[in-house]
Amino acid sequence: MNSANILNHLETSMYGRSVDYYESVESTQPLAHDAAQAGVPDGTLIVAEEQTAGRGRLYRPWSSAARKGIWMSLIIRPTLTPQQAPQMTLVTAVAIIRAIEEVTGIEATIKWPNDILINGKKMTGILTELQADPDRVKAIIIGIGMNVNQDEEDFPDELQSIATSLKIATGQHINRAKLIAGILRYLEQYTNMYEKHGFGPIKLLWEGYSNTAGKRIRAVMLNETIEGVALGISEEGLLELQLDDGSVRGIYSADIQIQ
Ligand code: BT5
Repeated sequence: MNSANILNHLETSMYGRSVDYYESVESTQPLAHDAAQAGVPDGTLIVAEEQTAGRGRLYRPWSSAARKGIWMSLIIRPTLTPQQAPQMTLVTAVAIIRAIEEVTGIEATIKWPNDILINGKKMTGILTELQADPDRVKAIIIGIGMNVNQDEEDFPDELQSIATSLKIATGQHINRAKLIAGILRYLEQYTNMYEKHGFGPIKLLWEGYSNTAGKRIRAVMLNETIEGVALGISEEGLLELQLDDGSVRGIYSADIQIQ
């Protein structure tokens, strides 16, 4: 894979039109933050063949084997308020699901807020970070880590029972450049839709792919753990949980265990 392969498949007007391609980096996220601050254009993509210190939320490690996956950070500058930025994780999840469906025929599911699953195992993680003034988004950095061509033995031991890849699911080697182009096309389309029409249309799409609605779940947050039945997501992208006393709580971010 290289920048030219990606550009060959690209059908967007802005996203991915400028690509910074690296053989090996610690993590594409800080590179994207620096590039955003330096004023790179909307839709600039930082992509690496390998990350030696890839990270998830709360700086948890993200395994990023060389040439086996998609390890990329997209810098976008949508007209959104800082309060609307976290929902970009959900917008991105829907775009990824649609691209996977198009390229591989597989229908993956979304586990709120930032996991894409196949057969109950994590296949993609999303990390959305923000650069903002109090009332204005300057840039949103969307980090996407997607397991594409790993075989089971390519994952470290501790991930073998919880992680999967598109190759494991389909039995086939998948063209990563084509997949990146598909993700960027849907993401550009859905981000435009979100800017113009608000979260309503995305919420409908998202709910069709979610594996959480109606299930009993445990939500582990930094300061507390609560259990209840997941009702759906709110217009603000919060997960709505009905607790055993009947009350409804909206959750901003958590690790979810489906009971
Ligand atoms: C995420 O965090 O799922 C967000 C991952 C974002 C990675 C991308 S790659 C490009 C960009 N550059 C970066 O450095 N990061 C972004 P979280 O929900 O916190 O999940 C992290 C957890 O997922 C870990 O604690 C492991 O349990 C598990 N994990 C780690 N690597 C994995 C992998 N390759 N596949 C599946 N699960 C993994």
